[in-house]
Amino acid sequence: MASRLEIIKLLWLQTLAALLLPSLSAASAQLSANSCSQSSDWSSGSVCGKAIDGNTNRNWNGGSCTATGDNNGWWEAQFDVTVRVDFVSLWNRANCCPHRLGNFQLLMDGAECASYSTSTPESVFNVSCGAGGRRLRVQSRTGDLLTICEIKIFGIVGEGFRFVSYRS
Ligand SMILES: [Ca+2]
Repeated sequence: MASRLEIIKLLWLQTLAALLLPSLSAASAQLSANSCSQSSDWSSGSVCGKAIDGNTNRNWNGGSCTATGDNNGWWEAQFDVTVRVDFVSLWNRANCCPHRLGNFQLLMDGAECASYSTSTPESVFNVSCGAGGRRLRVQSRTGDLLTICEIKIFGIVGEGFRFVSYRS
């Protein structure tokens, strides 16, 4: 027969499992932004939607890359519901100016969730975020235009258990 202590332990473990399992079983999936914006448009062919059109062509002439018209510009995805962004995958421009995606912050609802800087810009790469919110922004710090050929955002809808208690 189980002792009183064993029963208490079992109940405690069941409670813990009930709290943790929903978040552990929520695997990252690609999230679809409801809208996007950017600080300014270099041209009518380089608008924010080019980064989330599903086309990962990294050649500017493919007509599927963004470009801001201002230096240290930003690009932003907006969601109608709260999401938790685990990481983003980025496709950098191939035929020119890879440094434009070599130094930026990722911000979720205005708070930094990642700081990325490299002297050897990558072609296709991932950056972890791990924050919940409704607005994910890529904020350039290169002193040049911001160009993104594609961004895929991965996470879950809702913030997940581990973030709920810590947000004010
Ligand atoms: Ca694209």
